[in-house]
Parts: sequence; structure tokens; C-alpha cells
Amino acid sequence: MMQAKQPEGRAALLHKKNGVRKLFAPASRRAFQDQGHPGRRSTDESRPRATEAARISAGERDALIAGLIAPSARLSSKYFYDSLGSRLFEAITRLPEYYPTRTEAAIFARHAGEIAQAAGTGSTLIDLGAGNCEKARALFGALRPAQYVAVDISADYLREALACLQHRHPEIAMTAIGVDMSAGLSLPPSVPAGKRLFFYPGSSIGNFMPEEAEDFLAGLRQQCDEDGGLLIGVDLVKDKSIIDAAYDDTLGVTAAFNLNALSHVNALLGSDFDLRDWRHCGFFDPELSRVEMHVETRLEVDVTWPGGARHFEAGERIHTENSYKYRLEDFSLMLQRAGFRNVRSWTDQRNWFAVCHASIR
Ligand code: AVJ
Repeated sequence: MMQAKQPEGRAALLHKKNGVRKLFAPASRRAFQDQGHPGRRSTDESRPRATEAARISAGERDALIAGLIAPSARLSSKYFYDSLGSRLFEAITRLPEYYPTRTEAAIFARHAGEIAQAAGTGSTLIDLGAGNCEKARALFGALRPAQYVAVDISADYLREALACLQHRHPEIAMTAIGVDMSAGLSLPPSVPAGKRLFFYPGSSIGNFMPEEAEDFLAGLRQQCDEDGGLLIGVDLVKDKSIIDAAYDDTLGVTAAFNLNALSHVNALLGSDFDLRDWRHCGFFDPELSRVEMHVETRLEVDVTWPGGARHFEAGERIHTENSYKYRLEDFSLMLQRAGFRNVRSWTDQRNWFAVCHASIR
């Protein structure tokens, strides 16, 4: 776990309100601020407030606040992915401990021929959570899609990636769609109805609760004609120590990724989370078969935003992510309950990760 440097002695870490440690009496507190103490944020001016707050809808803001003030505070994992967060995730995929991305890539590389045989060529490849579009690009040769539709929450990041990709593959029609899929997916009419191949790699399906995952898959099934299909990656249950290391790496990149969600929330909400007060917490719970990520406060703090506030006791957590791990048999059954048939799967030699293809008929 990443241990950030403690800026002050232990006594100073007892309670903090409005960004100022309560240790100081009001007069000395002012003197402290006026000196512009290095490394200490002295005023609110350094925080992005109203300008960025405009980028969140009223409904989304309400949902975000509801999570923050809930007795067990929670924050949707979609808040990881601002432009820095998307780049931090990309860095995670290159960490030695983070096995999913490279294991999945090895499965795609090794079984590309068989996968293409199952999935067919000339499809409209719909990449759900496309990110840097690397995974789809690696399959273009085998799948030879007629059209590529990249869907992701961070549209700016997506457009950059797609511009570069279109340049390299002028033969494939490409579209970028920026949507939040956590509320289900709806495609614009410009995406042809026939021969849709939904591509959902990376075990992103693990972010859903299992019941929601099944509903989401059933929703994809509904958006396929009879000639459609699904190509999906899923992380499998394995030894706890391997999973723990993947979600709490020694470099602290996952910690930065997790804490960055608070900085993203500050920008959206105008809140005053001080990232130095929070630590990363990520572990596999074998009972629930999921990784849980939390941010945990090192001390008692009050976090405020325009129109609201939340008190956190020392050690209190905000739950930021679930990442479910499946048994292949269970996952295959889920695909079938969602309305898919002919489930085929490919795994690595250690059985750490699986790629599944399923069709409609
Ligand atoms: C993008 C959801 C697949 O759960 O492994 C990586 C996100 N969180 N490290 C995952 C993540 C912490 C990732 N997914």
C-alpha cells in the first residue's frame, strides 16, 4: 500500500475542517496561512470550482452527493476516468502485477484465428469501453471489421485515439461515441443493426454486480440481430495473493488512480477533498469473489462542497470500485441466461483469464 508522506506530526492528524488542521487556534491559523507555508494549500482559490462544476448534470450531481453522504459512503467507479485517470489506468495495464491486460492480449494473439472463425469477419465491431483502442486494433487483422464503433465514457481521450487509428486503417469506417454505459447502452441509429459484434474486453463486466452484469448482457443481446454476437473478456477466480498484488501495486499507480477519483470529484462538485488525507485500499474478498477498492481517510475530516458537507471519522472509507472475478462455468451460464448461445472460450495456461465468444443463434 502506498504510504504518502505525513506532512505534520501525529497530533496534527487528529481532525481537519475546511482544509485547515484544527490544531491551530484561529489567530495562529491565519498567520500560518498568510505565510504561504510551502506544500500547504492556503486558500480555496487553488481549487477548480464553478467552471468545471458546469460539466456535471443536476441528476448526476445528486447521485454523486447521495453516495458521498450515505452512511457507507460510495463513489461510482466511473469517476476514475477523467483524462489523467484514463492515463493512469493505461499505466496500470503495464504494471508487472496487473496481469489481466497482458494475459488477455496473449489469449487474443494466440487464438486470433479461432476467435475470428467463431465471430466471423465483416462485422460492425462495437468496442465497449474502448479507451486507447489498442485491444480492438490488435484484432483488426483477424476480424476484418467493416465498421468500428468505439464507445467510452471519456470522449476526448477516445477521439484522440480514434484519429490516430483511422489514419492507420483508412479501410474501416470509424465512429466515436462518448457515453456512460453504467446506465445501460443505447446506440445511435447510425450504427447498422445487422452483423453487430459487441466487444467487451478487459473484464470491465466485473465492475457490475452479478445481477446487473446479467441485465447488461441481456441488453446487449437485445441490440443484436440474429447474426450478432459478443466477444468478452473476464478475469477468473485465482489465488488471493495474486489478485491483491494486482490491485495494490508496489509503484503506487493503482493508489494514484484510486485517489485521483477524489480530485475528479473536486473538479466536478467544487468539493475540497485533500488527497493527502486519504490512502488507497484495494483487496480481494474471496467470499464475495470481488476486489474492493476504497479510499480511507487517515484522520477525522470534514469535506465540504457548495450546499453540503460530510464528516468522516478517522479510518472511514469511501467505496470506489468492485471488480468481480468469475469461475468460467458460472460466467458461461450467465451468458446463456442473458440470451446468448454457443459459448466458446479460450484461456491462458494458468487459467487466470478467459475470452468468450457467444452468438445469438
Ligand atoms: C477497467 C474495471 C477492468 O477492475 O481491473 C484496475 C479497473 N481498478 N485497477 C479492473 C481497475 C483497479 C479494471 N477494469
